[in-house]
Amino acid sequence: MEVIYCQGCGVEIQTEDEKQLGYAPPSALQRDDVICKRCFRLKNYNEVQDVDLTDEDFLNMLHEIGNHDGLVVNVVDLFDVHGSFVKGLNRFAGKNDVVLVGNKVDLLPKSTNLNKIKHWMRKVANEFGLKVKEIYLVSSVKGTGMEETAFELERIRQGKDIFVVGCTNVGKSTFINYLINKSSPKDQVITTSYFPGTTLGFIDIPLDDTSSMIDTPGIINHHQMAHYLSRSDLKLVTPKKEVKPKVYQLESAQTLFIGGLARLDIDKADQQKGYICYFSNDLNVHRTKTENADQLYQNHLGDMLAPPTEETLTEWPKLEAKTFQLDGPKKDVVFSGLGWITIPEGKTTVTAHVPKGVKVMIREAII
Ligand SMILES: Nc1nc2c(ncn2[C@@H]2O[C@H](COP(=O)(O)OP(=O)(O)OP(=O)(O)O)[C@@H](O)[C@H]2O)c(=O)[nH]1
Ligand SMILES: [Mg+2]
Repeated sequence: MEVIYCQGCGVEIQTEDEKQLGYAPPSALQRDDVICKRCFRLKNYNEVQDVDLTDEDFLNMLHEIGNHDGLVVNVVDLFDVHGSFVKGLNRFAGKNDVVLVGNKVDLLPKSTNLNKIKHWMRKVANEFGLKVKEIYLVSSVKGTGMEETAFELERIRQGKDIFVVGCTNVGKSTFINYLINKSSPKDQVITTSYFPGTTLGFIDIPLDDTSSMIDTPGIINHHQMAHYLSRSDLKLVTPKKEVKPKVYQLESAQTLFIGGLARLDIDKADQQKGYICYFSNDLNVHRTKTENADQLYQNHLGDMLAPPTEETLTEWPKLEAKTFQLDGPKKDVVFSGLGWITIPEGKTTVTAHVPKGVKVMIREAII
């Protein structure tokens, strides 16, 4: 029998076992565009079914790219650049040229200097050992920068295949959907969702008679906050539109809670200054004195300090503290997958608290 792949996620279709990956009822095979049960439910009911593919399965798939002659388009999430870079991507890419696409530019405040962002992304790419030919900033949802990027990709690929790769949830499938169906991005061919791990196999979209654009499954970065959240929490934490910066005037011994997910203590600052929070607009930031913070967390985690909400509270890990001594120009304290807080210039000591396993890092302020 001919092997059929799901048009939505790239998984191999089977009609035998409803409980297993790739199931579609036999009647569905009559259609031109076969999609699996999981994609059907995701598209129609926004309901996700867990899959038991491992990181290794995904990595193995990506290793194939190095054996092909093509252009590699690495999509990263501009709201979480470090968190969405894939370690060792240079190895998967092999000899192929790599282009970087910073997606979700619509989430950054309008005032952001995009040239500075591009410059900084090149630096981050270097840190990851990745040589990139070009960098484009786009919004695959709003269409910002897409026309220029499409034009440039067409030029750079020189008739070769395009492999769209990156970490889960950065918007690879949304990016491709937009490119192939510009006029009505709502009428999506490939399944997309706010859950990580939507695409499960290679999806081949013909560009012309001899070449294709290929969507690939995202690599899972385990240090991202997304892996600690329930689906409803994830929805709240993921910004959907331009993030409105919130400024807090703080001095030593004051604390900010980001919902109940993370916390930042200003241990020592030479004077009162403005700290700028960049998180989903739906996420509450709560200010308190550091001396009261532990007690507040104990008493109000899950209500005033939420998410986590009831659903995830029982499994919510203890927060771990990490102290940073900052000096010089303003810095961002980045909570991987959640957002960041800009610390004004000067000598400041801060302590960040996050669930064990979630990465916190310091970078030069990007805005
Ligand atoms: N705000 C905003 N959201 C976006 C953009 N592009 C994608 N998204 C959202 O990001 C989420 C993930 O998008 P997908 O296209 O499924 O991401 P993916 O990289 O294919 O994910 P996997 O298949 O899991 O690896 C969805 O909720 C999209 O709507 C964008 O430009 N701006
Ligand atoms: Mg996808």
